[in-house]
Amino acid sequence: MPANLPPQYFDVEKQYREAKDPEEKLVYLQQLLSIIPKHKGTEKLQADLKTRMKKIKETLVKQKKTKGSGGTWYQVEKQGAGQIVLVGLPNSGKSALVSVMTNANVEVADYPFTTQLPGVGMMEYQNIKIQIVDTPPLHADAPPWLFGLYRNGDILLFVLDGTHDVIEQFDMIRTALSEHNIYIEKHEYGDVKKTIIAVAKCDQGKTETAIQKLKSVYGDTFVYLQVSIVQDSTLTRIRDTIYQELNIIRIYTKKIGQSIQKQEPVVLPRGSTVIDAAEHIHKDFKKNLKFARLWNDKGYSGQRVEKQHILADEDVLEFHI
Ligand SMILES: Nc1nc2c(ncn2[C@@H]2O[C@H](COP(=O)(O)OP(=O)(O)OP(=O)(O)O)[C@@H](O)[C@H]2O)c(=O)[nH]1
Ligand SMILES: [Mg+2]
Repeated sequence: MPANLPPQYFDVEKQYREAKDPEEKLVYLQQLLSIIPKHKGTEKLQADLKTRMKKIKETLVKQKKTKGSGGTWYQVEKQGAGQIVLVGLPNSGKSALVSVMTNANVEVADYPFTTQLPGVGMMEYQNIKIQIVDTPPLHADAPPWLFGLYRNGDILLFVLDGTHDVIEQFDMIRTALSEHNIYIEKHEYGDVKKTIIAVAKCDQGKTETAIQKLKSVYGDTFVYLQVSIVQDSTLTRIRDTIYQELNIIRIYTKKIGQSIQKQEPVVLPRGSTVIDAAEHIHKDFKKNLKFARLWNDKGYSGQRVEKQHILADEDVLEFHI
């Protein structure tokens, strides 16, 4: 046993030994792998953990084949100003992106099928938090609950590996989604899921060419971005795009006689009105609201506005009931 393992390794190892369910064991093995320092002295241990993970995965696949499609159904409850769900084939760079954009401690590794369960992180954006959901890879034998996660998201963020054929990846994802009645383009059968296309690992491949290709095939229906976990400017752009595409506004409220404090905004869909904001805060507010006063940097400094007035990002409201 190598000497320099951190104490938390032994805590997780104990949990691993005590776990009965193979899926649970797999989660602990992944954690162990992410905890151990990566150097020559731990190579044997890393290999041993990977072998154990491989065996459990094989058992799970066999069990699934014999048991059918039953089993645990994973879902992620929405938190914050919006939920962004990542979609991508194995090893495309999903977890790496989640780990640099949020506080989540997800495992990133240079082999496919690293992520087995959803991972959740919150991305801080100015004064709000946006939920980012890491997902297991999409593949022919993907669990049905994965599509449930996609369906629940406010936005799907496709993570395509820029070092491989992006058109092929995009088509595989699009086909799998439509087979599960999730549509990313205008369609006669139902809602369209808002989608951002990120071509990942742009420090490694010719992603500019990849984006040109995607644009020439699919046009301007989607927002395309190049991204790299080692290029901060690309991460800033993706964060800004996520915020813009959520189509939300932040509204601050103040009590009569108090000063304006732009701290904890109420988050509403773009196009919301004064009465929508009132309802969001309290049902009674909606019933009893007479009017509101509005402050912003677009010329309002406490003027009276009516219930149907359409709000803008960073408006400050004072309700009069
Ligand atoms: N150079 C470079 N490597 C990256 C980048 N993003 C991810 N990688 C590498 O790509 C490999 C796969 O990354 P992951 O984030 O684990 O991929 P994933 O899509 O979560 O994989 P699964 O969980 O198997 O679906 C790892 O070795 C990462 O370090 C990037 O922007 N640049
Ligand atoms: Mg992953």
